[in-house]
Amino acid sequence: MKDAAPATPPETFYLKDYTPFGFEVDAVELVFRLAPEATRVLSKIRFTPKPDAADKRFFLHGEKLTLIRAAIDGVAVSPEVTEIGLTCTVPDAPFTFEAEVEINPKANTALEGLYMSNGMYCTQCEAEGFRKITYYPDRPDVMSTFKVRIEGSEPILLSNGNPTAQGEGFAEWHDPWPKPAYLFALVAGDLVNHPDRFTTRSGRDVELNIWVRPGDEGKCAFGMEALKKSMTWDEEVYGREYDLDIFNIVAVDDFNMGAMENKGLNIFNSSCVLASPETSTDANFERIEAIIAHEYFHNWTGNRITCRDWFQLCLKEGLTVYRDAQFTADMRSAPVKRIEDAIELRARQFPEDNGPLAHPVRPEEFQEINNFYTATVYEKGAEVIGMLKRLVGNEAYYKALDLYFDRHDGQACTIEDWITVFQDSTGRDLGQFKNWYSQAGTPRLSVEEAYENGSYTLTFRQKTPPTPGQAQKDPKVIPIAVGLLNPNGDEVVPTTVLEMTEAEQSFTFEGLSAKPIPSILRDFSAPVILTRDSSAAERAFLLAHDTDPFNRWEAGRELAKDARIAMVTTGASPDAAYLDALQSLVRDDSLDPAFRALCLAPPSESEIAQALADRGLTPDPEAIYDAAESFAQILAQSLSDSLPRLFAATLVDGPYQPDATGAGLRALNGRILGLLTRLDGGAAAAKQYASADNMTVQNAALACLLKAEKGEAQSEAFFQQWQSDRLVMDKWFALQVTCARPDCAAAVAEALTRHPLFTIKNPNRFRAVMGALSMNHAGFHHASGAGYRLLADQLIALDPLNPQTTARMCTAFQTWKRYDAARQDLILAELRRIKAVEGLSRDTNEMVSRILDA
Ligand code: B3K
Ligand code: ZN
Repeated sequence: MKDAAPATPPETFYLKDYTPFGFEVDAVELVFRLAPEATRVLSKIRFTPKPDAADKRFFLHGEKLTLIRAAIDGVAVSPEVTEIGLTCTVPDAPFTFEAEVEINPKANTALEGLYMSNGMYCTQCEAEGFRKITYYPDRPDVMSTFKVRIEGSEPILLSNGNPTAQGEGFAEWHDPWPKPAYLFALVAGDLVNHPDRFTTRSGRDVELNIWVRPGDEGKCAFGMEALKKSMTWDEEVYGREYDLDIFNIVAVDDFNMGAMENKGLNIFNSSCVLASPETSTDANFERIEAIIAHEYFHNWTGNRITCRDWFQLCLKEGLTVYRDAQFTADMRSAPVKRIEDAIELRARQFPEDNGPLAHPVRPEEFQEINNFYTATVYEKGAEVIGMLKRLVGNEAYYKALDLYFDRHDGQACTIEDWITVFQDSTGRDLGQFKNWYSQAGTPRLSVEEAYENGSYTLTFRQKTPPTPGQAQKDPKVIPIAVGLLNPNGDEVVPTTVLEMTEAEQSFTFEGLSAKPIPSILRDFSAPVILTRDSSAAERAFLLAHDTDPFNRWEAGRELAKDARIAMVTTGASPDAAYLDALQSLVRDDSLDPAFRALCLAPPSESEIAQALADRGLTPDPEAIYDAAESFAQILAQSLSDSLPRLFAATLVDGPYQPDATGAGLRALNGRILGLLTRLDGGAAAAKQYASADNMTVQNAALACLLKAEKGEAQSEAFFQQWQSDRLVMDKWFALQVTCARPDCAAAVAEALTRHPLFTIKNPNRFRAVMGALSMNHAGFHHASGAGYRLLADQLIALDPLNPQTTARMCTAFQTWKRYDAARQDLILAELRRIKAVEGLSRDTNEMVSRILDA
């Protein structure tokens, strides 16, 4: 399945052009006669014209469908059919539209619509995949109930809602909750289930199932526990209960994203639900728990209240990411989660917000909506909710959410509806706050301090740089959480939220006996870049004394960044005060091991490149790599006396448990092993590999060995042990590339694309190799251009098969402007080569054009 070449320039859709559909859809009935290459879909849709509709045209979306017959009220009609849908003359009174279409799930490598994965049928309809299943008004503001009958020889036949009938070769489902077509789902296959039950607090008994391919039954227990915890949490924290008699989750190997919140039938990339100690790392467990929660939480924030149009995507995604982050914070450690989220935001959203792909949290135009499932819509969208909560306070936040659910249940809403709920329930004017939704770019926040006669003043300035299509930016409302410490380390002013609304604004604290040390932007209270001239000594002081864990970590992070930058630009050795501070922190057993592990994690090379670019310097990827290597070597040497003791002290006794405590210890242990490997030539890592009884430890040991170029035997053993497990093999593929030296990363990746177990058709495997290459900073940006060339070759090969995954991977090129002229030329040549491909998909064309147009 290949998107047709856009003969005319691709259409751009605009938020300002929104018009409601001219008809209500009262009910939908679908029959699926499954066959891999010729599935028949029979639809019966009851429409009622809206008397006051501005647009009375009857247009149904439909793509790659073969129309067999159509009828209105039982009378055959011949609609006018194009590549994007059909139109026909319809009565001015309620009527039933019927169609029979044929589709080819087996040929569907785009993994959108109805497709096959390892012999099983499954669907992905968000955002606009339902139109590849049948003719329908495929837009989120058209909501209806669905009755579905599936006919097929597969033992398990699933759809949304509650089961109503089943027998030999068929099953029937009814979803009583009106939903948009993007939440439709169907699964058919030879599946086994991991069953459980949950009783909601009002007494509804819900059947729960995780459906997997035979052989994977042993990897479902953790996901099921996560589901039950999510259900309880949403009742306790948001007062939201589940609303059907059954909740099904299905694991699918070929999937473009992580998972999908289809009503009552969540479909998951198997990597985001299957877990076992032997095959999954701690990071996998944490991610699985979060994604299960995320998809479950969508039942209220997304499904019961959905989006009016796709421009409003952040309405459901920002809020649901915010909710899953709250959940993870409650299940695990809140400070650790906050630090992890800031790292992620800086690694993925900041580059987007500061490059050619920058767009507002609520975009105002798109060509292909799948290109806007971005870190900005999701993660910055969640940050915006967090700021709103910080501004109005906890209690007001939950009161506003109650009003949101009461007022908008069953509706398709906008950001205006969301903001109005907060205005109505708190009485605040949120007009200026809305800038966060409409203006792209990361605000720069600078601060100066003044102290005189016990009075201490912080003066902030905010400025957001221009982004594509938005030259001017207005000041935003920025909640700045601040605390003040006195010089002996005691907190003299506990966390206070300053509300900045002007371009420049001062805040004064009175009655201080000495000039305090400020801790600014505690808990990362806003997604901004804070710049502040501060000495290494002051940062080391905050690293030792700040009561806010985020800022404590942040102080160390800033020190680490400064040290790297100095190493790259002046060849200076890392500051001794910083090394001392890091050493005492690592040895401080009173601190959470997970926190210590985070403090030991170096800033990424890409982050250093961005920091250099922000200072007007041109980053040299090789120099950044060398600095990272020598910094780690110096740190290892400075800690050499204590490393063996620390290593032993962080070994976890007893059987593996995927809980936060064990995971924190293993994270620290892994960091220490990395340092130790630099001193002992891999002896400890080899020993650890040989005795590993869980994937976290096995994976960490193998990574250390590969990095030290001492892991050939272990890598071969790993392959032999796990070659029949697809998810573990993804790790193996990725590790080779991640750990490769910059000068051979592209060659390693290239060789892997010729490995018998490599397949371009499986997004997980493709990402394992190509995603890992794009994240091996010095390898991808190697001066030879081999990394760029390989990625472009692979994207050109993938585009006709899977435009969505191709387009997403183009983001690897979005930072091209940071680098020197030679690298820029190399990247631009590759981008132009991709753009020139005949029949390039709309998805990839849009991404490449935006990156090039910068
Ligand atoms: N809503 C889906 C993402 C759909 C992506 C379509 N390209 C998963 C999620 O955010 O929960
Ligand atoms: Zn989501």
